[in-house]
Amino acid sequence: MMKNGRQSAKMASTPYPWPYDGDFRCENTALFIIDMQTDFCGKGGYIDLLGYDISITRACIEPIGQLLAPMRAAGFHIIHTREGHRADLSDLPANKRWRSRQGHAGIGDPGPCGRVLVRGEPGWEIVPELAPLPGEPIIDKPGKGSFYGTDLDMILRQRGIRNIVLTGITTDVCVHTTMREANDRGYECVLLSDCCAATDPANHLAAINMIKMQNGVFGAVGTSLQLMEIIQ
Ligand code: C5J
Repeated sequence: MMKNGRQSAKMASTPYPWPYDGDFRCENTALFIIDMQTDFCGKGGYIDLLGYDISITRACIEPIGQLLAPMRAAGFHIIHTREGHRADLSDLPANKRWRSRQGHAGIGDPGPCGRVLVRGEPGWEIVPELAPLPGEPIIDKPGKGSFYGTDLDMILRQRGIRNIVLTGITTDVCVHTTMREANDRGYECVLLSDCCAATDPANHLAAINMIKMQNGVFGAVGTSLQLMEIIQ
């Protein structure tokens, strides 16, 4: 039941009001904050070294923060993810390392924020504005999807989570891959467009469009404002 006593609620999302059956409760709903790490939105991190404009990926820090506080207060599950590799790079596929080394952002190589995308290094840390609180699960993943090679599915099922609200970076890579993995597993997903960003704004829009095909092939798309309307 919601704080105000409502038994069910749906967001004014597209292409359908989310969740599909109105079963929206803090007990069965998680906010995912994907890869809000210095490597993806900070000066000297992986994305910056690749030459992309980090003001685009940084733009969703504030809207996620504005959503995080009331969702924490209302008792929703909050789940953070971090992309990164072991210090010995034993979980880094050779082709991923090769690809990253075609530019100036070799994964595992030293950079201004420590070794690029390596666990425990400064660049791998979640930005302070969105720092996890004790008790909030953090999923360390070696790839784009948050389910592959992690215990995320086990954690969601143990907690009785069915609805997933997706935020973070980047829309077209890690957020999209996670949404696809979640949808295939039967989770009911919504992506918040103002709380995600891609390195290329056109790819952000294209990724959003893909979700909405076939009556919501991967779920629904909404905004943080629309979600707040059914929380308060
Ligand atoms: C990428 C991510 N883009 N978090 N990772 O490599 O989207």
